[in-house]
Amino acid sequence: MTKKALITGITGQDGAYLSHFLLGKGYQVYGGIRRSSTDSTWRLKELQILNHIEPIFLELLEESNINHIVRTLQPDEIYNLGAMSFVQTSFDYPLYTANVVGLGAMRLLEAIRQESPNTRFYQASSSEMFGKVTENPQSEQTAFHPRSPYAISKCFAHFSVLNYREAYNIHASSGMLFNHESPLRGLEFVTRKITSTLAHIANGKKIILELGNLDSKRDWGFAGDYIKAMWLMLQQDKADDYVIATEESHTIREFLEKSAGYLGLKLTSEGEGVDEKIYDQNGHLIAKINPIHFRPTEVDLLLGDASKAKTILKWKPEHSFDKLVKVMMEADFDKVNKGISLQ
Ligand code: NDP
Ligand code: GDR
Repeated sequence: MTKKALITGITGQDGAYLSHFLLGKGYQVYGGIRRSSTDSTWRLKELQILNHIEPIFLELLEESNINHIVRTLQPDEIYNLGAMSFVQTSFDYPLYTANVVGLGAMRLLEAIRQESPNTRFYQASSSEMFGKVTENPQSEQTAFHPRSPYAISKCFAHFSVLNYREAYNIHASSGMLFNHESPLRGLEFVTRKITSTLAHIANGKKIILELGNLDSKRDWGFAGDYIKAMWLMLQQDKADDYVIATEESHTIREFLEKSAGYLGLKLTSEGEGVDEKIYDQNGHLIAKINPIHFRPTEVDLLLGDASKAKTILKWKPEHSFDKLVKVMMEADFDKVNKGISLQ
């Protein structure tokens, strides 16, 4: 029997890679797309899968819409990837973020409980929940100290999953995923902002990269590796929570220097703090600090311990940090070089 998977947030980075993966496994993939006046399906087109998924208008804010979809579809698996996922914006839209990210997950769980209790559920939890970390590395046992409305909302969703699992025996799992990137990453996230801007600079455009905190550290992996862990979680007899990470952490500055290195640029810094300026070997100004990108509360260091996923799911990341940066930098350089506009 063909399995039915419903993916919320199918137009996002992970939604696109996960759909591609599930289609390859023979699933019938139903893609939750939120209604908008502009087309948001470029990632699905880039992976050449738009015509292979069944699109469904799905709005995480709308309970009746979610109930109707779950009732009529009776999916075998639901992957809840939909979110207002940009941490910085969550400081400007805290209530909206809580509604989409926090209550959105609970709306889905409630729909499963009432309409389709055998559906298995995956929740996109986040390393942001660890926030001001209490220990290094962070594992499933590490306490949460969220530092943004986004992270607080993810904690609400995470504990909702736990409660629906314990109270109603629903097969609901949370993947506590550390940052994962790719050429399909949104342009506002720091990795893609760096590779896309450097690609333009290397192709002769006169622009300067404006960044915020260069010293925070992230455990960055490749999105194409991480979506496999989501699927593996739903294939287990027992639902559970898992940290998914590379177990290596790097600063934003390292990501910048490594990306530039792939373009033959050697960077040096002058000045400190907000006055810091970064030049290439020919004295061209490449990057500077713009405090607009500082956050009211920052997450300084994330480093995951993925031992549980390695042991139980037999999952491991296949891309090193160097390979990730190379893949992203080459993809953006190539597109700009060919005159393809970056999305
Ligand atoms: P993206 O920002 O790329 O995608 C988010 C998706 O959610 C988009 O498809 C977006 O639709 C959709 N969406 C936003 N608001 C709503 C809404 N109100 N109703 C329905 N859909 C909505 O995120 P990623 O693919 O990077 O991440 C996937 C999930 O994993 C998110 O929940 C994110 O918070 C979480 N996560 C991500 C990590 C990462 O490093 N990438 C790490 C840990 C967790 P539209 O295209 O219309 O905007
Ligand atoms: P993050 O990703 O907040 O970790 O959330 P992001 O790439 O936005 O920031 C990472 C770090 O880079 C610093 N930074 C900048 N960030 C952005 N976006 N733009 C800049 O100019 C800039 N300069 C420095 C940030 O301060 C931060 O320390 C991502 C999202 O995908 C979440 O949805 C997900 O849950 C987490 O990863 C795990």
